[in-house]
Amino acid sequence: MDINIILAEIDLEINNINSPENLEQFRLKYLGRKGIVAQLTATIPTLSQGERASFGQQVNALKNKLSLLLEEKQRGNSANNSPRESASFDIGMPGIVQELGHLHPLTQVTEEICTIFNRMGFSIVEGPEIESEYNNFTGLNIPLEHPSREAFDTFYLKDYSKMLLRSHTSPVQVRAMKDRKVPLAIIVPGRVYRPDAVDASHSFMFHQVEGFMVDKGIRFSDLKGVLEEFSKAIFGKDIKMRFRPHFFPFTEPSAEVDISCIICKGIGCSVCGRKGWLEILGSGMIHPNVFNHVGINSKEYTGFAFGMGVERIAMLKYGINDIRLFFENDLRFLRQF
Ligand code: 2U9
Repeated sequence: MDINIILAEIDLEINNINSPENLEQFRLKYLGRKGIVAQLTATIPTLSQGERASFGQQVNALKNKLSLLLEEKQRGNSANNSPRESASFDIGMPGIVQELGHLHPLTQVTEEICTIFNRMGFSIVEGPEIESEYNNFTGLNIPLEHPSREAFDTFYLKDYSKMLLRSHTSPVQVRAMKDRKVPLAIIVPGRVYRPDAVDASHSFMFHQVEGFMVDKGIRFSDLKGVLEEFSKAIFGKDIKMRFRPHFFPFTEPSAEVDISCIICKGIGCSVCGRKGWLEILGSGMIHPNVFNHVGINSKEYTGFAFGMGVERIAMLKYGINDIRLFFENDLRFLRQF
């Protein structure tokens, strides 16, 4: 092999290389394990003493030339692929600012609610969004004929008729009562699903925070004290509260809780529908049937429970009039929080 002929071929070939694949083929042909340089090097020991030194130097020079050519060509290729890496780089140019994001307003409000209860001694517990019919309904004393069990009001899983997307976070409380030892004080944030038509105040998915406390001697007055502390912490210490009798299958007695309208302070305005009061949550004393389902002795233990929609709390707190704004991810809305 004549090194001068090889050099001439290299000059021809390098100019025809126009892709990273060609360049790699070229590298392997000359500098690969069985490439031309390796073959030339292998012949050195077969040469006479006189020829060896000068031939060895020529092979070395060839190797260096190839390395340089490859390096140059590689730089040229990457410059073609990405113009921004070309030689003219202005280091005085301003950098690209990475905007700092923040938590979604619903996450902020959920955290605020949980922190208030956490300060009162409640632990935060989460659970699965796909639940059994038992944990979502039966364990909560919701009878078989209750309308909320119908396919119109609950998302059942197609192939697992006894499984569903939870319609409230209460099944997590059923799990906690079964798995943990009393006394208990737990707060459960999470997503829930109901097949409601979407409009300004309904969404097929929304967020709840529910909570409960179980111990010997827990009374309705404990519920009132905890919820008053919560309402003042989140809406301001000047608000007033009222409990209205209501019915829930899982609590008895049950009550809905209103606060004095945070806009008109109770006088009556368009936000509170001229009533002066805003409904913020539901609550009650845990039904003995619920205790029986989870194996807690309802003669020995009593407890209260409550539940609220996070979207509703956030809408009241920030004067938002359309629930869809939370889910559209419009930065003009999200940046305000
Ligand atoms: C267990 C026992 C009792 C949770 C409760 C409510 C009242 C309630 C709604 C408010 C608005 C949900 O988001 S909303 O639609 N919730 O009114 N929830 S008492 O009671 C429980 C839960 C679990 C084991």
